[in-house]
Order: sequence, then structure tokens, then C-alpha cells
Amino acid sequence: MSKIASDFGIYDALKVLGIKEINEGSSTGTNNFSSGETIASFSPVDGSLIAKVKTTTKEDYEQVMGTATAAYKEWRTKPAPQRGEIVRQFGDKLRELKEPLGKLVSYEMGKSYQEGLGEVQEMIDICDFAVGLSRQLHGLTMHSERPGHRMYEQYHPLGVVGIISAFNFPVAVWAWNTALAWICGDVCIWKPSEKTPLCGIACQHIAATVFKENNLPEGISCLINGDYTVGELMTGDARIPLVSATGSIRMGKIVAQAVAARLGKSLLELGGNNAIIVTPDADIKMTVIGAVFGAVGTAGQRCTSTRRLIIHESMYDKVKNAIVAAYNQLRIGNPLDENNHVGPLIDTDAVLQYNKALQQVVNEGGNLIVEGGVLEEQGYESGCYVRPAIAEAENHFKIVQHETFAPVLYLIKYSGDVENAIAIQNGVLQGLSSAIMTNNLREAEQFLSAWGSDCGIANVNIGTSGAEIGGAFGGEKETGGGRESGSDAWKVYMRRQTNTINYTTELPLAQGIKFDL
Ligand code: UN1
Repeated sequence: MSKIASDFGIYDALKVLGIKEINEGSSTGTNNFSSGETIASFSPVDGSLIAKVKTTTKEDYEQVMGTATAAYKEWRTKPAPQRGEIVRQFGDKLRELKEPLGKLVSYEMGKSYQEGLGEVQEMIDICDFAVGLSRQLHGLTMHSERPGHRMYEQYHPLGVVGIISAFNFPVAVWAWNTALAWICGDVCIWKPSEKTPLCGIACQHIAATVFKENNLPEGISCLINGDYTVGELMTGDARIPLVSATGSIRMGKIVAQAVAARLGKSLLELGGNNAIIVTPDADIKMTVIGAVFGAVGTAGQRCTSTRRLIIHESMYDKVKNAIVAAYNQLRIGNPLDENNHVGPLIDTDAVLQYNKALQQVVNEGGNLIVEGGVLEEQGYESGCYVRPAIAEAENHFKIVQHETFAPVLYLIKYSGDVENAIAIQNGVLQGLSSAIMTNNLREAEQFLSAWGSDCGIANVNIGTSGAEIGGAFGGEKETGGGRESGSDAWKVYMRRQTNTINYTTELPLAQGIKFDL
């Protein structure tokens, strides 16, 4: 029994969320197909075993696909606003369970409890958004070139949507996908990260309860568990028209190729290498808050985490000193304890990558100004706690070009105009999030222009992380080009059909072609 888990109410949370010692797919018994070997979920907070989960075999997967397909046939016949009503109820359940679910996210993944709650809030928000959307799945109408004809387009569901999600947002990213897919009339099969399988089980239970209360099949939401080999069952499966995958660029390239080989659609949200440009007109106080939260929030394990600060030479020392001073105030430790700012990394492999990055930046000629290091004292027994580090570096360094999923921030100096900073900001392979700190309208607008930031997200006087669900979320270049969550991201979960109706007694052909019999 873990002392932290009992002191912070984790065992009560697990009970409320229906997590057992060994978990299968679902609580309701209608979707219990996982019969493979068990994987264990250890908390990075204190290294304790939380519970085990059975993985999905190929045979199990076939059964899951069978229930999903059967559920789809029923679900797609429901009017979209009625599907929205189910999503509304799901959002209400999340409101009730926000605290236990937020705690599980914090304990299983290692992010602060505040951020765990924030993640559940993102789920609630996307449900609200999806409910409204369920009455707005609009297509256009067009004027036909032929008399007595009507032309319009409508959106139909795709079918079974596959979702592969990462450990760092173990519940929210699934919800962004699933809430939209559900109102669109799709059913989902979800493979959560094998590093956070209990978050997946908890969400499945919550969804299953709602479906059961409404006499709907649980197959509307399906869960499969295991490593990438389980994900491959979906990427190679032509019965899955869309695979939405969040994770590393390496993983995304494999998924994209497998899905493209069968001409399926993929929605990719992959790595970022996000920068904040700090111009001579930046507000230093805002810059420090944005940069520090961006770099150390979630221990630097967001795809939107701030990795690079591109600072004008006239501001460089001022900004550097203010940031270093802020880093000295950071409290690292148990993320369930709200006095701490930074929790652990996900596992010791992530710690290895962190150490490698620090070593490499020095080897390439960088200068560590906040040294970082692994914490080994009492209270850090899991071996996953590291100190956030800062290095002065250059953009062309290999390590700076690479996304290290850890709290390592690179400071890069620029001189001259904002164009130079934008060129540095764009000078990486990834294109997720970007920001500029400035009170100068010209600089801000240049940054936002077509020749400005090349990222999917470009912010002014806000950091790179913490996007709201109402906007389309995702990025360009090696980030994969997908858009999830708000705006019109719903369209990717549907197929568009163009309909032309002739209400005359003639059959004129388009383009004026004559074909008389
Ligand atoms: C991610 O890290 O995969 O913008 C998602 C943010 C969060 C989502 C991050 N709303 O930081």
C-alpha cells in the first residue's frame, strides 16, 4: 500500500472509478474482451504499483470490432441532437467525477493535481462544445446549372473511428476525439498509452454507465489495451476509415504510412518544438509567467511545451535573469501536493532522455545556466523526478532541433528585426505551437501573417501551451497536419456526400452535353 496514495485519497478515487486489481475492458460485462497478458501500471509519483490491466489479443480485437460495428448500425440511426444528449450526459458524469478522475490522472501520469483537474475540465468543455455542434453539422446548398434541379451536400458518419492517444494527456485527447466522433454518429475504439492504461479503464467505465442508463450498446465506446502491436491492429484494418493518433513523430510516420497504404484517413497530432519570441517590446512579467509555465508545466511533457525562447539581444540578460530567478523558486515533488509546481517525468526512460539532452547540448557547445539533474533524495524514490534545466544554445544544434519530452529550455539570442526571430522560430521540422511576446502591433501582425509563424497555433502575449478547446488544435510540418477539438475539426469525423436531385420530367445532362436516344 502506498502512503501517498492513501494520504491523497487515490484508493477512494480508484474505487469510485471502478478500478480493480486486475482490469479488463469494461465494468458492464458487455465489452470484456481483453484476455491477453497483463500489464502493470506503476505511478511515477512514488513508483508504486497501482493496478494491472489485461491486454487485447488479436482474437479479442475481432470481438471488439464486432461489437463496435453492431453498435454503429444502431448509433448512426439516432438523430444527431439525440446523440448530443448522450454526450451531454457523459459531460455531466465527468462533472460529478472530476475530482477522482483528476486525481487518477495526476497519480498515474505524474502531472500536478491542478493540471489533472484541468484535463478533466477540457473533457467537460469538449462535451459542451459537441452538444451544441450536434445541431450544427451543416452542409452547403448550391445552385444547380440545370433547371429543376437541386444540389446540396450532407455529412454522414464514417463508421468505426480508431483513437491512439499518448500518456501525457491520458484522458482529454481521447475526449476531444470521441465527443466529436460520437455526435457525428461514429463509434470509437480507443487504445490509450500503455503507460496510463487505468485512465483508459476509468473513462470506459464512465462512458459505459451513460450508455447503459440510456439502453444503448457499450460498443459505441470500445477500449483495447497494449503496446504498439495492438495499435497496429487498427492501422492496418480497412474497417477503420479514420485513425486519429497522438504521439511522437516516429510513431506518426508509421501510423500514417500504414493507414495510407490502405487509403484510409489519418488525423495526426505529433511532436512540437515550440518557441516564444521575446521582442524588445515584450512585457517581462508576462513573458516569465508564459515561458516558465510553458517549459515546466506537466514537467515539459506537453506537445505544446515551450522548448525555445528566442530573445532579442537588447532584452537577453534581463529576460534570462528573470527566468533563472523564477526557476530558483520552483518546488519539485509529489504532484498531488498542491504546494509543488513540478511533478515527475513519466518513467525512468524519460529521465534517460532528459540526461542525454543535457549532455548533448553541452557537447554541441551550449551553456547550461540552470543545471538541472535527477533528484534522488527522500521523497523522490520513483527515480522520475528531475530539476527543470535551462541552456543557452543555438537553433541549429541537433538537440535543439529535436523534441525532448522533458523540462529543458533553450535560450537563443537574436538581433535585428522580428523577421530574424521568425526565421529561427520556423527553422525546425516541427510546426505545432508558437508565441510572440510584444506590445508592438507591427511585430505581432508580422508574426501572424502568411510570412510569419508556420505553426498551427500562433499566439500573441500568451505562452505556447494551454490551448482552449474551442479552436482547432494541431500543427503543420512534422507535427502531422491534423486538427482536433474545436472550430470545424468535426468534419474529419464525417464523410461528405454531394446530392443532386432532379424534380423535372426531363433528364438534361450537365455541361450541356446532348445525348438523345
Ligand atoms: C498535448 O500535449 O498533446 O494546449 C495536448 C495544451 C493542451 C493540450 C496539449 N490544451 O497544452
